[in-house]
Amino acid sequence: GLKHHETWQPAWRTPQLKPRYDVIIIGGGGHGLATAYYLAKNHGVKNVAVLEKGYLGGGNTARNTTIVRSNYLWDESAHLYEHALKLWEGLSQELNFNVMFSQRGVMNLGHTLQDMRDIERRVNANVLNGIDGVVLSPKEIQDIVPLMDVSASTRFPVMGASYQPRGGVARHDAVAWGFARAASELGVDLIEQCEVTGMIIEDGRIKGVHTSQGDVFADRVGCVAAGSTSTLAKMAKVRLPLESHPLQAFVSESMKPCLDTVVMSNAVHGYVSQSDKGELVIGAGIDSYLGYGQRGSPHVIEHTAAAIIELFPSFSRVRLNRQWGGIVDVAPDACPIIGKSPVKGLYFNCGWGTGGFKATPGSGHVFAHTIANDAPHPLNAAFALERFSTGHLIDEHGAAGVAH
Ligand code: FAD
Ligand code: PYC
Repeated sequence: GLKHHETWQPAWRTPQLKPRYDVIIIGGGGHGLATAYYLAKNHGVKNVAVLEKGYLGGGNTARNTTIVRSNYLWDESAHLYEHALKLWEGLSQELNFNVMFSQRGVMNLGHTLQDMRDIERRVNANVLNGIDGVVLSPKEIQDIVPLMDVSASTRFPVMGASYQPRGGVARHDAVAWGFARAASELGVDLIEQCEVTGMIIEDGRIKGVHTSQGDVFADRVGCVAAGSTSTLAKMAKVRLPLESHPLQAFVSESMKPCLDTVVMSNAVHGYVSQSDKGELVIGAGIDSYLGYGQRGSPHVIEHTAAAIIELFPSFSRVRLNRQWGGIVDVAPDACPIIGKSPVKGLYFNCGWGTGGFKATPGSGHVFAHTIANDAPHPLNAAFALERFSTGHLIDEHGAAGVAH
């Protein structure tokens, strides 16, 4: 209702869908909007439509817990996520929109000797790649997070942690809105309530898409639809190695500032940060079943709350406010798929699973390059679909942050 306030301007145009574009982007989440923005800004490709079946940024972009970090194990992913982190560091200025990027540090706890060996290996790999990271002792953890119980008497004692000081959180909606406004200003058409229902393919080449608002034609189509990717791929008769799972999160009532770092633990299994509104933002692993319902099961909430209370006993009387789920598209090696498909002119950017928010600007940046040049950017070359036939997988389950 407030958008009709007399002095407020709409943040982006609401154009009519045109019959033809140079590029169609399917999916108006953060990644799709970032792709459209960089196509227009960096490659001069401005005759672009973003087709969104709901409202912009209403998918996983709206539902995630906004953790940003780049502490991945293998060179390929470390470079890709670090590229994104560097873009985050200038994003509010780039978009002239405050994305509230807060580099408050991200901590990954270790509770066993094997956890600590893995943490040390990953921090060493990060440092060799020029990525900030240190291994913390329980005492150092306690200094940063005084409320955490690091005593030896807990069921899963905290033995140490990895810590990336440049990691943190950002405001999820602002990221979508910032990219949307900037892309719209560059001439990109953002079309909401426009569901893609089929692909128009002739002689192995994409020609356009069927939508709930009619057919639209383009020689290049980028599909950036997160949990819905496999259903869109099916329309093009492409089978992708993806599973779609619910991933849930919940927030507490607002409280005074008490936690100024992001804390994650894969062993007890939960993670928590405090939002600018004062809510505790809490999540855990995926629900193990496949599905497209944006909900999740109650036992996951119970297990996660137990894990957080184990770490932070003083949170035991905090009341929960809201719970929700998103649908994440998980690839077998827990890494994204970014690149060409067997259909000429049809590109996929998917498989970000539980961890794609942090990649939003980097993902859009390299995907725009891929579409504009019909060839991958050096940073996403290793993430092509072909890796599932060559066997050159990039196993990042350990660094994924949440279990799946
Ligand atoms: P989305 O924002 O889902 O955008 C895809 C869009 O495609 C949607 O808006 C959808 O409506 C649209 N679409 C689908 N089908 C069609 C169609 N047929 N026609 C037109 N449009 C269509 N990542 C992190 O890095 N850090 C985190 O802390 C984190 N926490 C998470 C917590 C939860 C609970 C969840 C669910 C995810 C979390 N993630 C996190 C993962 C992250 O949210 C995603 O990887 C990322 O947001 C994906 O962005 P996207 O733009 O690709 O997808
Ligand atoms: O990838 O860091 C991550 C993450 C945290 C919570 C969900 N995903």
